[in-house]
Amino acid sequence: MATSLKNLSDYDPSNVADASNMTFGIVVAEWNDEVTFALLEGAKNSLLKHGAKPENILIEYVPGAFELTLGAHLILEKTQVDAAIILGCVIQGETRHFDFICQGVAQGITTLNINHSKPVIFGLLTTDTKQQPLDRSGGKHGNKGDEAAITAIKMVSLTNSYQPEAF
Ligand code: DLZ
Repeated sequence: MATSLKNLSDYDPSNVADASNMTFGIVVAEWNDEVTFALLEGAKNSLLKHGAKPENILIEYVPGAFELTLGAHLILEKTQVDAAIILGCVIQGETRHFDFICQGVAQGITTLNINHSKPVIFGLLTTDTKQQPLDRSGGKHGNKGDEAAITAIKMVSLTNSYQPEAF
């Protein structure tokens, strides 16, 4: 579904676990910081709203989206966080740089999920115009940071409770 058909900040709070015993690492790209810092505000506020303790939210900054994968890897390797969230914004330019960055981050984050067996949440806006990320970082389509935080809580809850039924 296109995000223009769904508000990124809309969700059913009754489906979200209490996060008071959960720990999170958030990695934020500094490129397009008007957008990424707004994503960070959304993510932090959503985690706190569901009980996460401020001291259990670790925040790290990296220069650009391409560095998000290593930033998340370092947090997962060197701390005990239950989940990592990456936040970034890549805007299509005149060259193919956009494609390489988006592809690299998507592949990198997928690999981290598997290698660390912990949720690494993909809070990367990949947009054609400068207006689209503004609409998705606290604008008319909500905030991708909220969505990433709620996804992180749900995935930590799933990871902690996962008990496959015997066949
Ligand atoms: C170089 C670059 C470009 C052109 N565009 C963006 C962007 O829209 N969003 C973003 O987060 N980063 C961009 N970067 C920087 C790269 O992600 C990376 O930091 C550099 O290529 C250095 O590795």
